[in-house]
Amino acid sequence: MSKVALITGVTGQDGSYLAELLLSKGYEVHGIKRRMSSFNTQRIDHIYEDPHNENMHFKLHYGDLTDTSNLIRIIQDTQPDEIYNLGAQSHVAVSFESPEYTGDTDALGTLRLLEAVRILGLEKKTRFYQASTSELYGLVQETPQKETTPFYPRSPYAVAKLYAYWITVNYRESYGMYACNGILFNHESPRRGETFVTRKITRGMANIAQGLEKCLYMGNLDALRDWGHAKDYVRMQWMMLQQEHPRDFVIATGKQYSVRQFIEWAAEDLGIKLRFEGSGLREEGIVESISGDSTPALKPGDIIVRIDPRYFRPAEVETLLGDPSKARDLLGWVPQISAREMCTEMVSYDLVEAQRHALLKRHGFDVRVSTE
Ligand code: NDP
Ligand code: GDR
Repeated sequence: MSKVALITGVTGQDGSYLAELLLSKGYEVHGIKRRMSSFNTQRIDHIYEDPHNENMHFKLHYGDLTDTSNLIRIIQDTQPDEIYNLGAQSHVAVSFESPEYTGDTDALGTLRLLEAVRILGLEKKTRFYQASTSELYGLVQETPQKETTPFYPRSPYAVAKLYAYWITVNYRESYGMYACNGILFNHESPRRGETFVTRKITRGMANIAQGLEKCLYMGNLDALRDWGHAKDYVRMQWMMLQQEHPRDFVIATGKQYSVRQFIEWAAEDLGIKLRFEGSGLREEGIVESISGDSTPALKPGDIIVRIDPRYFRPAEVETLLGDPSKARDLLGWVPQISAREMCTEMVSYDLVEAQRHALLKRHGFDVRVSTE
């Protein structure tokens, strides 16, 4: 009998990689997708199975973390061995705009799932993974951050995730559930949402190189992050549910870079040597020299990075650096892909997209690339 997994957030970055991983391990995978007015399954279209197939291994269910009865019904129908709660309003900046919705989805959504497991009497059968986050450390109290570092959340998103973290611990302690938190530091990939900083940079720079955009407008270039690759991190999510006892783990690379450094890497991958001048709101990224043929639209002296205060947050998390030694020592988990390699992979992916759009534009088609 194959194991059954239920993934919330299956249409997101991590959900898509995790679904692939579990399918490759022979799982029957169920995913919850939201009803949208347009298709939202681009990241999982390649593993989609025709519902008319008899032996389906991958099934999608309409649902929402704000809808209790819907969650109970899906869990009742699927009887999962493992639930991975990856669904969330996951954008920190957006959480300042929609704090209540973020709390409903990210905090209470987690409670709804745990309570559904309990209502259905599945506490001893169903293992539960909660997508916790390095944002819990916010205003950091210790560097590097590890499992015992005190939390100090700095956004409605992080406060909601703090509730989710503790309610997961509480259900483990109260009802003996196998429930655990992965405290994951930032992880990225070519499937990263376009408005998170790494993807905004790789996509924006590729578009600029191809003449589809003029300039990248950024917020805090000094922010420091510990960036890993989503593929490495979903492997750890699965490993956490395969242990004898449930435990919480920090998942990170132990290396830290600035947003400015990530821009320089992306530029380098496109054959652009960039120099930053000025400071604060007047800082600019100027093209110093160019090489190769992926930058037909650029010349030295072009200003391709500017600061826009719109992208500053009401309260910023300036620096995050994780200590993954518990995961390494107890589970043997070691990340395989460095931030620098990941940047190159993302730039290559976005450059192909940009070249495709540029080609269409040259042939008279109306091409618009939106950025945020
Ligand atoms: P994404 O933003 O790519 O995916 C979020 C998923 O949640 C999407 O499938 C989205 O659906 C779904 N979702 C949003 N709101 C709801 C809702 N109300 N009900 C049901 N589903 C909903 O995030 P990631 O894949 O990057 O992250 C996965 C999880 O890990 C998230 O919980 C995130 O907060 C957390 N996390 C992420 C880190 C990272 O660096 N990536 C680090 C630490 C934690 P739709 O596609 O329709 O929008
Ligand atoms: P983060 O990721 O807030 O860490 O949350 P994001 O990529 O949005 O920001 C990282 C840092 O870059 C700075 N920054 C900008 N960010 C964005 N999005 N756009 C900009 O133009 C920009 N300029 C500078 C930010 O201020 C910030 O300091 C991500 C999400 O995936 C969460 O769900 C997850 O929990 C955490 O990572 C760990």
